[in-house]
Amino acid sequence: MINMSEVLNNNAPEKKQVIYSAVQPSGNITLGNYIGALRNFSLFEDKESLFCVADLHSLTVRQDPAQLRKRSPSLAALYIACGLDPEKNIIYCQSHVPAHAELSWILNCYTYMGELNRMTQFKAKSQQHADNINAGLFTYPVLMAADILLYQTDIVPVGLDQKQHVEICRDIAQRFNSVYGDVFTLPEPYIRKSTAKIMSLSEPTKKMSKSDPDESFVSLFDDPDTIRRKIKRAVTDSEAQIRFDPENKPGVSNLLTILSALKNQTVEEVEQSLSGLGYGQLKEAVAQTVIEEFAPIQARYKEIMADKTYLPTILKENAARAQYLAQKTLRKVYKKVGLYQP
Ligand code: ATP
Ligand code: LTN
Repeated sequence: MINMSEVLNNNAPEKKQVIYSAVQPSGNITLGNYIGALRNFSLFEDKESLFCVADLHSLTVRQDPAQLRKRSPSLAALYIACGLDPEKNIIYCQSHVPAHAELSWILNCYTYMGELNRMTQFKAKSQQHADNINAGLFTYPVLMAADILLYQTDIVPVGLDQKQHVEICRDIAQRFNSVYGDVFTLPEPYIRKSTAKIMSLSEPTKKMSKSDPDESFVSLFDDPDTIRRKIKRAVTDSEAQIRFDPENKPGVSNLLTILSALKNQTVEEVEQSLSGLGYGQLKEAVAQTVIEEFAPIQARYKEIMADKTYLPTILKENAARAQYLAQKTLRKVYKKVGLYQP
């Protein structure tokens, strides 16, 4: 069970809450995405929840069109395979709901260049893609704010790297509300402290990222041999002592974090259970746990993908449900800002 005291900024009010999150179909979903985000999505089953495939966001970095076309439904299938029921939750693709791009334009006019300039993800991605620092990369947080605000979202479960984007979303909403009245609900991020940032296997001082080289992450699609090989090669240190110390032992601490998250144990409990053992045994324990966690998800994913009509039907129906909800907010915004509506 998840310990609620671990959660940052979770001011849960009484009313029926709206939960919203999204992941970009920009690569193979990693263990970091799973532990930091996807795995937490199903905690909110009793709430009104929307989970989006952020395909428009993924265009901020060059994508191969044929691959992107496959990755979007594949990510939606993963949401379902990870335990989200598409009848109870709204699982859909961002580009199927035009209201996202429409609200994004309006919010662009209520967002300052100076605010966007401070975004650490923009700075990092500009360095990574120095040949393609496009305007979409710069206004990325505004589209994300539109995603969240269209549904009057209360809680946004994400990893730590997205905290700043949820904060700017709140700032934009507050600015808009202060001019036009209470149009938008102010969202709170839901970030589990202990698993907020899973690190790269090859460079454990860097975040694990699906657009990094393949050997730096475990993918939800990796088979058991690949998972074992990648974790065996994970960078550790020369001390040969299993101890949680992120500053001095980032590699070993990352493996302990992964194990503790998947076993639902504290890091101390995991450390104790491995006391006196070597790094080889730590890695074997991590690999085995990841393999066991992923096996049922991979099996369910295969079933979903084998049915050629199931997913397209679900995605169409859910996009219509999302568009209906989004349209209510968009109409209100158009009216408030003074756009003529015959
Ligand atoms: P990209 O490399 O394309 O930027 P990414 O792997 O960073 O992708 P996103 O699509 O940006 O993944 O993020 C999806 C969700 O996973 C977000 O909620 C994000 O905060 C979370 N997340 C991403 N990487 C990690 C990580 N290493 N640890 C914990 N959470 C993560
Ligand atoms: N920017 C997010 C993906 C994303 C998102 C959202 C997350 C797009 N829209 C709305 C939460 C809420 C990322 O993970 N890189």
